[in-house]
Amino acid sequence: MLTVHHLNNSRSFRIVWLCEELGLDYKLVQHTRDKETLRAPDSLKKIHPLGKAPVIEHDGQTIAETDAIIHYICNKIAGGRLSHGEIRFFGRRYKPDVDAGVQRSPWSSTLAAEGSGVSQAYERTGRL
Ligand SMILES: N[C@@H](CCC(=O)N[C@@H](CS)C(=O)NCC(=O)O)C(=O)O
Repeated sequence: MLTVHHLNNSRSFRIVWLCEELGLDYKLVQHTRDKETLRAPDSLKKIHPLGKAPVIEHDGQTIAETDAIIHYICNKIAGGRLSHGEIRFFGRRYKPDVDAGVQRSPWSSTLAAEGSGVSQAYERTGRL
């Protein structure tokens, strides 16, 4: 079972969105920012040493970093769906898991074209 650790008002929403878009069965663990400091709660620091989201757990592994997680989910769990594979940019070849900066935008465009997972992700995280 895939577990997604989500922090409210953070980039980890992208992972919830991705899971909804792919129609995956996953467990969502929600962490809530401290109301005054807006920092992550201790519950997230138990999963990630710096208390950063997103983090996923799968097959005994704990994986951090948005782009690595997107790459892992698309390729290791979803059989390559929504993965853009290798990217060619100004004549260079980029591996998405190596060059994080290049990965995000093509993936977002794919999602924009793909569909409705974003509203399901809002529903799942209670942000309607
Ligand atoms: N490079 C990481 C950055 C993760 C990160 O900074 N997450 C922020 C939310 S967008 C966070 O968890 N902040 C809580 C805190 O610093 O207390 C990634 O792309 O996943």
